[in-house]
Amino acid sequence: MSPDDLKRQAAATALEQVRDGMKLGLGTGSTAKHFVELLGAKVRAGLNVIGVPTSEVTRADAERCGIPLTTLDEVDRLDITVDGADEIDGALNLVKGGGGALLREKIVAAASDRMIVIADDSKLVETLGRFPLPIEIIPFGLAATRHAIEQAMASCGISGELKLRSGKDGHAFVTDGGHWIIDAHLGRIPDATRLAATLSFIPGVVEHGLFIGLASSAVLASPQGIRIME
Ligand code: ABF
Repeated sequence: MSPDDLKRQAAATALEQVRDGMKLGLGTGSTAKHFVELLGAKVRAGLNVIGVPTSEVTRADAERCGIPLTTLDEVDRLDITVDGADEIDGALNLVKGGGGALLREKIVAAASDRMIVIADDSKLVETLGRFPLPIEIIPFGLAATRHAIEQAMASCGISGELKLRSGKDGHAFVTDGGHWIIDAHLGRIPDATRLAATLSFIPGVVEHGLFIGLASSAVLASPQGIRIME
């Protein structure tokens, strides 16, 4: 079974939670794309749902699949957000943002009654941090923000290389919100809650990829079967 088959299985399992009339957050990434495709097939067969996409890429995918879309200006709360992750720990804390959509992903997840994370089980880790932590920043004052991030990390007893993410054109990668991303290569984040709070205090940091306490469950697919963490 290929990694892509596992991602689709996780997406299909999450889809079982979707009911007629629900308002859904639609995640970003290759696993979330499977969910959008499977949801689209259900919509074309008559399921009545409405979605809020977490990126322009997902918006395009959802439109192509025929899923009706709305915005968080039109609806107050969402029933469920289904999204992927780069890392998941045993407490359902996440690292997200490898795909560059972390800001909208976090806004949509926070506006949802439930967030279901879908992934193959390679994403499950004992301690977050092996995957570089994406930190979305304002381009203005890059050096000052970078310095403040280093100080924030040091105050949490960690250090690591900070790399400005490059886009395909060799220039800085630009998010849907017009920001840049610094990837923090930390190796290990012993206290993710503390680091999340510390990073959030930095003026040039728009958002970071630590999702603390947002996920309600995770659907992890492996060749041995599906495991649900709650
Ligand atoms: C999004 O897609 C991101 O937050 C995360 O970076 C990524 C996971 O991608 P994939 O499902 O392709 O591994 O959910």
